[in-house]
Amino acid sequence: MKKALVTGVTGQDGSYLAEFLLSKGYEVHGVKRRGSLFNTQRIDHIYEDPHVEHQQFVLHYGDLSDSTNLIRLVQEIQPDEIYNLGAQSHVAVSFESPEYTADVDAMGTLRILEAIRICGLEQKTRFYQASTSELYGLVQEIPQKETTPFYPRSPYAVAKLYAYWITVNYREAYGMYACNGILFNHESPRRGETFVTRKITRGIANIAQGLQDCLYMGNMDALRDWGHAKDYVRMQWMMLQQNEPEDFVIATGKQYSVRQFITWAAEELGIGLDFKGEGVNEVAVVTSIDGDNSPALSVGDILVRVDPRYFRPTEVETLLGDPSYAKQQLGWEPEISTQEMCAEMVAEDLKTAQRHAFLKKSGHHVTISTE
Ligand code: NDP
Ligand code: GDR
Repeated sequence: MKKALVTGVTGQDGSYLAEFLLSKGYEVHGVKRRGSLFNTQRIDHIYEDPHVEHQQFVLHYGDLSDSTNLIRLVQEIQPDEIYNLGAQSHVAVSFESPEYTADVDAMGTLRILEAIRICGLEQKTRFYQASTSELYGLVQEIPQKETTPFYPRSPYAVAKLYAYWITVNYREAYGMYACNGILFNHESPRRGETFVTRKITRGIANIAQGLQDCLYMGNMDALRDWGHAKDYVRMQWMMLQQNEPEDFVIATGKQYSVRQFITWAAEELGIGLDFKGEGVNEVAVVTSIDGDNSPALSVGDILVRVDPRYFRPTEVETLLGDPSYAKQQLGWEPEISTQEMCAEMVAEDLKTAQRHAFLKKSGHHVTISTE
């Protein structure tokens, strides 16, 4: 039985990857951070009682800022594969916590690579680094591929640039099987609540159910290449099964604006929208309502406004990936379209909003974050 160590196992990708590896028969070891509350909602359905023998899914406390902890875990587990998915992964937050982001996202990657070396596992343990399309930042070429120059535009992206190159360097310096997946945005119903797609699907469902007044957005002109996280974790595993380690761009090859994603999400609930005005005065007005999923809305209501607090000091305006090398070398192609993914996310968030609306009607206090 192969053993995999996954950092960031409690996150969106970590949860799908753990499910995937378990289905392949791996013994999966996940690193979770100690919090004052449980932070395992995304993996509770695969949780195994640690008091039972022969666990296939094992959770360990740990942190990417703690090298002794990482060395001990690598020494104890002797993993065949390590997937480094743990990160402070929010671009906007990285402007507020740049030093922490660098410590975890850049130095954290170095700490794991060093742990592999210190334990003498350079020839045994294969290493996957969660690299990102944010490396392209101020894009130099459209679409972006493996050879496109990088120009990071946030403390997050700069930290990930270090992680990218240290992974390449350890591969070249020590002959390690270490590679980067340069993944474009990928989403799902498990996406963190404050990333733009989830903020939209959650926000519109809440507004439709009368739990929130309005969706406050930043730059709606931003263009992204959005895939489904399930498709992308399959690719993370495939990258570690090759004869030689290589870096790959993973993307859908299609690009849409944030405004388009809002329009799709609203349509899923039968809401027609008209975007009016410009810049900070832009609003989206409800023009039609079909079906009974939006009892709290009326034609003429303002569903979306702009709040400049969501503008970033430096923005990445456009990202579009060219996944043809991954297709050619690995036979990988995304199976779920952006619009299908949007529909799945809206359906899940509507169920949650309906539950919350019921609780509220029954006199319970319900707090809805509009961040
Ligand atoms: P999430 O934000 O959903 O998950 C991040 C994970 O990292 C969580 O498990 C989190 O733990 C953990 N983590 C945060 N800080 C630390 C730390 N100091 N030590 C250990 N673990 C930590 O991210 P995604 O699942 O969306 O992304 C996975 C990885 O892929 C990240 O590295 C991200 O930067 C990268 N990436 C993501 C893309 C995307 O579109 N989703 C695209 C390209 C790259 P906790 O649950 O306790 O917060
Ligand atoms: P991104 O994702 O920065 O691409 O990083 P996010 O969903 O946060 O933003 C995408 C685009 O939408 C614009 N935007 C808003 N974003 C948020 N979060 N909230 C808003 O209200 C809002 N309004 C407009 C943003 O300005 C941006 O242009 C994600 C993360 O998962 C990274 O970890 C990963 O590396 C990259 O994707 C690829």
